[in-house]
Amino acid sequence: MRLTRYFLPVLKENPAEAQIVSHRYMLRAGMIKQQAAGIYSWLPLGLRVLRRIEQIVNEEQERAGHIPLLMPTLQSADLWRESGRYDDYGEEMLRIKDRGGRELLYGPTNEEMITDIFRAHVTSYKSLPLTLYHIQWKFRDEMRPRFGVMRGREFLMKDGYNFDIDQDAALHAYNRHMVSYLRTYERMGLTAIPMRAASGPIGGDNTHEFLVLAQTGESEVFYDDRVTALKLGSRAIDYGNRAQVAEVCREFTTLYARTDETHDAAVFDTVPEAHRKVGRGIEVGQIFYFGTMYSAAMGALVVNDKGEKVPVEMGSHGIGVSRLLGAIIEASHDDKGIIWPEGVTPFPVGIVNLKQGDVAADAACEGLYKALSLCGLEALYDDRDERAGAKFATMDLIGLPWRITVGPRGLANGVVEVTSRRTGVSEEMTPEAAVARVAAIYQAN
Ligand code: 5CA
Repeated sequence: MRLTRYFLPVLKENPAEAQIVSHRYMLRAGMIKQQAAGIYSWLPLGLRVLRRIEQIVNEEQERAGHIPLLMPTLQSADLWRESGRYDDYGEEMLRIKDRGGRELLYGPTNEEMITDIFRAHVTSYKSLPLTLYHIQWKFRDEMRPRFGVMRGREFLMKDGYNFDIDQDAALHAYNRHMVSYLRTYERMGLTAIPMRAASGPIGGDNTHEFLVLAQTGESEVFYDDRVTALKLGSRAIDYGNRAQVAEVCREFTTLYARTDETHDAAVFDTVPEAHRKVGRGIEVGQIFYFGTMYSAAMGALVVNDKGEKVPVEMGSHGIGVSRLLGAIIEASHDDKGIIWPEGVTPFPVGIVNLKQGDVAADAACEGLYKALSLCGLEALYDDRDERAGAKFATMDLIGLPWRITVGPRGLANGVVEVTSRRTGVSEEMTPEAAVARVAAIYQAN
């Protein structure tokens, strides 16, 4: 993408309404535009990151054997009356009437609708296990929408629902989600700690939230800091292997890690003092096991292997897809701007032409652009007729992890400069070596 042809409405000033760094940088980098309280347009750069995050979520869900579908944003109120949640959900639910006076709502979550789909088509244990998920916009009329995409009213969520024949199978689904979420967050460059939590309006008594530690997080968290060193890494996971998956969950949930809702001071006191930490965190996901709560109320029954009709065992599992952009920026930035992890960056690399219009510099930039593209890497080429300082400031703000800088002086010696946004370290090398260097980094990711 050439910057002169792109739509990147960067702001020079800090927007007054942004209280936290991620919101500030998302506005300044031209990623989002507020349309109403807690409701945003996704501008091209923001949309690119959102799509990257969706792609990682999809890949990891499908790897775990979960099946995508797509349910609508609008739901019928009657479905929610069946579960009893229509009245319970309160003012957070946006209730709508169509021209015929029929009551609809903009879905805040989809337990009822997925249960309705299930009961219409599945009658036997032979069709189980089954986990269906979608990535769809939700609406919650939050009392205090704030911090940009972090607490929106309209927000993008991945929500998945498992259907199993008995509790053991449903708990395996719960564990499978936990492990797939750990891998999802790691691929985004995040450490998200599973913490025992409270279930709120979703219900059930087995639930974990995934928290990214950040001073600006809305949740107070209490943890043994050794939990932050745990990594899934590239170990092979067989999602069908109940014992292996359960063992990974045990590894990640044994050390003390709880939100204020479930914090127990007496248990926390048993953590060695040097490791006892109190901090704040951003909730980027939550998993729930709630058994037959919805299936019993809504008549989602299956015949088991003894020929008995029983309510299907369920759980639901959510990832805050749009919130993740904010969480990643909170975890990865400096005073010049965002520092995207390679896994989610909107463009893998930026090209800065220090002297637009110089024949050699222009030709070298075009050559790099093409060579990168042949390696499958779409560069953002700053081909504006601007000062070097302004170009660097834009690149630093929008946070591409790698930058290739091209100028007449370097080219006279046959070199360009490759700079890491994270470390600030620059290295001179030939244009060919620069392409190979950047390509190798993304191959490893
Ligand atoms: N049905 C369940 C799981 S599918 C559910 O709705 N869970 S939830 O309420 O915990 O939401 C899942 C995730 O969505 C949260 O962990 C959070 O990351 C994200 N989320 C929730 N509310 C908001 C909001 N107002 N703005 C942005 N993200 C949100």
